[in-house]
Amino acid sequence: MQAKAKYRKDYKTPDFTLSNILLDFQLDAAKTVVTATGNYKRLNPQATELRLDGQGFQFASIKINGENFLAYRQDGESITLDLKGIDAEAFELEIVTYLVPAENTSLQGLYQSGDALCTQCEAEGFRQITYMLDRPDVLARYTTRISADKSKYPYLLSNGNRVAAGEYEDGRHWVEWHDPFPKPSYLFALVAGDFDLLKDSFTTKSGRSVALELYVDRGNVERAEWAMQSLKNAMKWDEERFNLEYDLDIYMIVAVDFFNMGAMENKGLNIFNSKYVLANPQTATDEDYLAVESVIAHEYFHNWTGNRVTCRDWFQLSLKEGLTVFRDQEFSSDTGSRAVNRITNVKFLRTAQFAEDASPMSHPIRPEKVLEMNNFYTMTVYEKGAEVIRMIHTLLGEKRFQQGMQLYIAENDGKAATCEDFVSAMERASGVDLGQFRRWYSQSGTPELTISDDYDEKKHIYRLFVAQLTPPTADQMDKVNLHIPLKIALYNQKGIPFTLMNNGQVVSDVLDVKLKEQVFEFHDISSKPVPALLCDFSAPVKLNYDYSNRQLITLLKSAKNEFVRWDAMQMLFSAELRRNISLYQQGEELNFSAEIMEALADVLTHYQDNAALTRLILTLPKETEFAEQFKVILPDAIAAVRDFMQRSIAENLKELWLNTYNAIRLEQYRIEAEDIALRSLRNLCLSYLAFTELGNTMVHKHYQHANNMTDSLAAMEAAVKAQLSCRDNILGDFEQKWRHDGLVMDKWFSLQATRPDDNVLLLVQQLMEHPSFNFNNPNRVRALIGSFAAQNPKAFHAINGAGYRFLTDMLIRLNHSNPQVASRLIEPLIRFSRYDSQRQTLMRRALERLNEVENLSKDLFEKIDKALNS
Ligand code: B3K
Ligand code: ZN
Repeated sequence: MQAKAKYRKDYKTPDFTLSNILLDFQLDAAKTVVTATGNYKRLNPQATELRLDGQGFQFASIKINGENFLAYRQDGESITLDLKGIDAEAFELEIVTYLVPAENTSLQGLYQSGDALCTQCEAEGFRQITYMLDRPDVLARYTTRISADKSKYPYLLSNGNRVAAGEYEDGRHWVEWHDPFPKPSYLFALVAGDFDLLKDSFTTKSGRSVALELYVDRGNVERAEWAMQSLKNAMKWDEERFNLEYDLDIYMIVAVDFFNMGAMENKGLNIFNSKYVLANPQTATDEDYLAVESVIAHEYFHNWTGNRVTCRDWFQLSLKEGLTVFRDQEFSSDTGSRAVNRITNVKFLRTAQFAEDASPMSHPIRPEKVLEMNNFYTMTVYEKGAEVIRMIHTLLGEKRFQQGMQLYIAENDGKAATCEDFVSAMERASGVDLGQFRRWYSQSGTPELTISDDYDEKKHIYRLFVAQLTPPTADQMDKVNLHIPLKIALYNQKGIPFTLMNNGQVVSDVLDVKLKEQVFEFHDISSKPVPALLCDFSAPVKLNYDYSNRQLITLLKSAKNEFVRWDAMQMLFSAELRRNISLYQQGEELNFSAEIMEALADVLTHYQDNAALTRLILTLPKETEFAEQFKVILPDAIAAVRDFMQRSIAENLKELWLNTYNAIRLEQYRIEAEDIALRSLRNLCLSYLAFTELGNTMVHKHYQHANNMTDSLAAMEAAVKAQLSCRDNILGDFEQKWRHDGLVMDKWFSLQATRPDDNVLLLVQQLMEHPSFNFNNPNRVRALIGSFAAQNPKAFHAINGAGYRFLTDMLIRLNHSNPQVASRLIEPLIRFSRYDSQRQTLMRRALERLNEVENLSKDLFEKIDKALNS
């Protein structure tokens, strides 16, 4: 492996830039000819060499100012032109390359998806099309001319506006596009194919009409309506909340089946994984609907935070991703339920991002060192990045935050910016000092807040002693103190919050934790309070406070804040898990706390007050969520104790589950927050009832009566998880019904892969031969293989090592066909240090075997290397 890492500190402005580029594509799946004609300008008068990135194509010729040019040298990754012989101030460079999209299984650059051709250029995929200054700080105006067979590819799309079109006599046609906004190469896109088209329009608040076009596979147009509605809602919301308006005359979205991630924000031409576009009640669950809405919005919001203001270099990725995730979370919270959104996001962050920070891949939201950029589209850059933006929002408040946004956009529109540009704009617009806060950008790891308290009964003074500590991470030994906004509330025993006072003044409920140890004092507290700490998860940290079950039950019952109530139950579940794990380890009988059971019953009884919250509170954390609380993860013990907890709650509250299940009636399927909440609560009832003697009959009936995918899937899942006798029947029926629809089958594959059965690995191996499975489709691979490795910890970590061997075999295959997908799938394997020594040895051995693979991709190498050498 010869690839060299890049460091953030080594950033240099480019010697040359590109102002305009004309891309001519003669498309053919078996041989595409690309002629790229660019106008280059020299920025550094001393520079005599121009190095362009390029790989994975056949290079035909190069001309400068119309003359054949031969003074170059190539290596596997670039071409370097010796410009000493020519006047290099400004010149035109024409490069011809040949591509074979049909053979490009990496799904980067130009590739084939089904019968269509499409591109994916972020982060560094453009260089698989032609030689290029493939870096985000080189912004150019693109003109794209595409010609192709008209019957195979009736639609020829690219960024910007369609400016000309024509036909040839041989059955080919051409279209020319021009994008007036300068952009980096990673935002370039091209699509050619035959689609169904859903058209609509949006009038911006300044009165401009924007054509909206959504392209989907033939026959799928009614599954595109929700995405279209979501797009219009997102456009409107961005005008209202952020004062940001769309800029081009047309906005296109194309859904494709072969895609490495969720979607891509190419200027004016988003390309989407069909998973995040297609939805109708029969094929998509409520969760799918919400995911479509949020990804559509996310990509749309990138038009300002990402495209109009882009990143100077890839180390700044969180500048656009953290900010855009924050924006899409706010959109979903404003249009749906804020508490549900917050809880869902926090659950995800605490599980997946905390795990990443505790892994060999730990990095700050602005990484310092990168080998393969695609490896850094992470939970840390995205989700923790969004938390950092959210903390700025908390510190500034909405009004000053929006002033900061306006200043940031005004100063950086049309430019390639840095995280520092953003923070500095926020700081200058608000007057809030973010000096120490900036450390969140450079420090990795999950800080821990250890809090204790005391109450002075006589003086009515309550004190919180707060200590912060960030344990060392794989990438960074020494840590500094951060500026942590700690939101609190103090409740009396009746659940009424005290006003926070200090020396007769009302003080903020957000405490500025800045030192290693700090004391906060509150006056006029008339009785010993129950503190609610880290309300709304005001910072991405772990909290250590020695709560008693009593205190948590008080918060659960009477806190005003929904997040606090949910979080109290999370802590109760954890406490119960830990207590039973020690019993399990001592070989003693497990038991479930009566007072917690009573609290659960109480919440369920009052479900009508807030069905959505009830469902969230009563949902037992998944094994992977529980696992995060342990330094050394015990997959068998966690699975056994969680199973016990689930069965206890099911059996003890049987009547209540049944009554609630029967009381909730939903006739027509509607995507409305209220209905979604009731449906999910009813399905939660079913999932518990499945573990009682009523299970088989009820689940089977639920499946047969279901008129939407949410309910069908809930029944199928309940049958599988509780191993009911109706299970095979339901699985078979579902398969018959949906085997022609890969997206729907993904739900089936993923459920099969997470079966609690002992022979699940064998089953997964057999399913790879299933006619609906396709090893070249990332969605299928993630659903079957990914779910097995990441969502079935007990089976994946089987002590005989079979799970590890299987994943390794798959990774060896994927290393050649699709390294990006391989690199996502390897994650559970590189996290070996969290397991016992026997498993560690087996996992290391698997990684060592992978390390020997010939032509190991940079993607895998970077992770294996970090894992084995940390
Ligand atoms: N910006 C893209 C992600 C690109 C990933 C490249 N490996 C989608 C998004 O975050 O909106
Ligand atoms: Zn994004």
